[in-house]
Amino acid sequence: ATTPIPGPKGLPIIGNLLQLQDEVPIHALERLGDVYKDIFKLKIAGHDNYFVCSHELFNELCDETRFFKFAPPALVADEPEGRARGLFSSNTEKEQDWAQAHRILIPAFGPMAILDMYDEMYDIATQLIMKWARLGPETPILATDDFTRLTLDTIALCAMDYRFNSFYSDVAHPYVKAMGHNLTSRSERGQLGNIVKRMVPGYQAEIEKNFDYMHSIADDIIQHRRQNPTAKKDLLNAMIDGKDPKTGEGMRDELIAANMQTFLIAGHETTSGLLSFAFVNMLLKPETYFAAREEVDRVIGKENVQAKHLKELHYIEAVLRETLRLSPTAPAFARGVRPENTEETVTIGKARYEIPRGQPVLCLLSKIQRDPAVFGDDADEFKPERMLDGKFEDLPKNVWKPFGTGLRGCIGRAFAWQEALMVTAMVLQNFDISLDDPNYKIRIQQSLTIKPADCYIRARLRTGIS
Ligand code: MNH
Repeated sequence: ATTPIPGPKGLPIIGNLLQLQDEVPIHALERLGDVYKDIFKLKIAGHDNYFVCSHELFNELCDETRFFKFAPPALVADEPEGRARGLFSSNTEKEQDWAQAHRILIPAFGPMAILDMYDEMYDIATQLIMKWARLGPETPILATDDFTRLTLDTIALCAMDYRFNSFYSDVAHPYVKAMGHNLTSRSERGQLGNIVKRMVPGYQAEIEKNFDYMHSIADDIIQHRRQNPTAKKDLLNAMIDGKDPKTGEGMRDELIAANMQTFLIAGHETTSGLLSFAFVNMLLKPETYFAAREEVDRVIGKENVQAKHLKELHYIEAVLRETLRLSPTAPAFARGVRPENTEETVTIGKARYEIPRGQPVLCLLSKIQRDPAVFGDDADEFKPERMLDGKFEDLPKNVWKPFGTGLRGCIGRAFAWQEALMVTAMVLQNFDISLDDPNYKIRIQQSLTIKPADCYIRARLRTGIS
C-alpha cells in the first residue's frame, strides 16, 4: 500500500498561498517541515508542489537512475524565452547547450585550473584585509557586505579578468543592482507582496530590462576579449577557445554570455553567505573560533597564506562543512522522476509515497541536513568535530549535499572551497574578530540564497603572533 502525501488544507483559487507567507520564504517551508516531518505538499498557482525534509526520502531522490535535477518552473520562469540558458538553469542534461558547456567547462573548473587562480583570489582577499585593518577596531563592519564584495570581485576577476573594484565603492555596481533585483524577485515569487507587485505595469518590464542590461555587460566583456585576445587561463578563454571533445564544436557567444551570468550569480552569493555564517558560528561558540585560530597559527604562522597550506587546515575545513550543513546557502533544489522513466509514478520511502512523472520535488536542505535520525538530538548544534576528516567520509550517503548532487551538482565547488579556506585563514591570521552585538542571534536574510542578517563584527589587528 502507498501513503498519501499530507499537506495543509488550502483555499479555493489561492490554494496554499497563505502558508507560504514569511519575510524569509524558506522559513515558511521549514515550519511546515516541522509539522509534517518527511514530506508534504502545497497547492500553489493551481499546481501541486512537493517538499521533502527527511534524509530517508532525500537519499532516494539522489538516485540518478530514477531521478534527475528538475529545474523548477518558478525559478526559470523569469528568464526570457528563447534565449540561451546557462548550466544552472538548463532543463535537462540532454539539452545540447548544457552538454556542450558542461564538457568544455569541466576541465576549466578542475583542480589545476583552480590552483592557477590562487594569486587572483589572494589579490582580492588582501583588499578585504586592508580595508578592515584601516577601519580599525572601533568600527562596526557589516561582514556580509564585505564578503559579498570579496566573492563577486573574485569570481569576476578569475572568470573573465574583470574588476568590479567593489572595495573602492560604497554603492553597488549597476550590474549588481540589476542582479539583486531579479534574484530577490524570484525568491519572493510565492509572497503576496510580490504577486501584487507583478500586477503593477512596469514591474515585469523592469525584470526584463535588468536581464537585457546584464546580458549586454556580459556581451561587452566577450567582444572586448575577442578584440583583445590574451593567454590568460580563465573561464572566458576556456569558453572562447574551447572545443567540445565530443563534437569538436565551440560555444556560440550567446551561450558564453549566458554562462558568464551564471558564474557571476551562482559564484558569489553562496560563497559570501558561507563565509558570513562560518564566522558567526565560530563567534557564537568561542572554543571553535580559538581552535580554528590555533590551527592557522600552527600551520601557517606569520607566512603569507599559500595554496600549499590550505590542505593542512583540517579543522577549518570541518568548520566550513558544518556551516553548510546547518546553513546551506543554496537552501533547496528540486528533483523529479527521470523523463525517460516509463512508469507513471515512482514510490519512495518505507511509507511508499508516490511521486508522479513531471512532478518537481523540492528538497529542503536545511531540514534534511539536520535530520535527527542521522545527526542525533544535537543535530541543530554547531559541532565542527563531526565533520573532521575520517568522520566526514563515514557519514551516511547523501546526508551532506550543500553543493547539490549527481551530474547537475555544483561545478564551482573546488573554486568556492579554495576561496573560503583561504579567506577564513587570512582573516583569522590577521585579526581578532568579535561580534559588535555580544547578544547577536542568527536571523536569516534571503534573496534566493541565505545569509545571516545584520551581522556586524569588529576587527582588531592581531599583535604578537608567534
Ligand atoms: Mn554552485 C550548481 C551550491 C559555489 C556555479 N551550486 C549548484 C547547486 C548547488 C550549488 C546546491 C545545484 C543546484 C540544483 O540542483 O538545482 N554553489 C553552491 C554553494 C556554493 C557554490 C553552496 C558555495 C559555497 N557555484 C559556486 C561557484 C560557482 C558555482 C563559486 C561558479 C564559479 N553551481 C554553479 C553552476 C551550477 C551550480 C554553474 C550548475 C551546474 C549544472 O547544472 O551543470
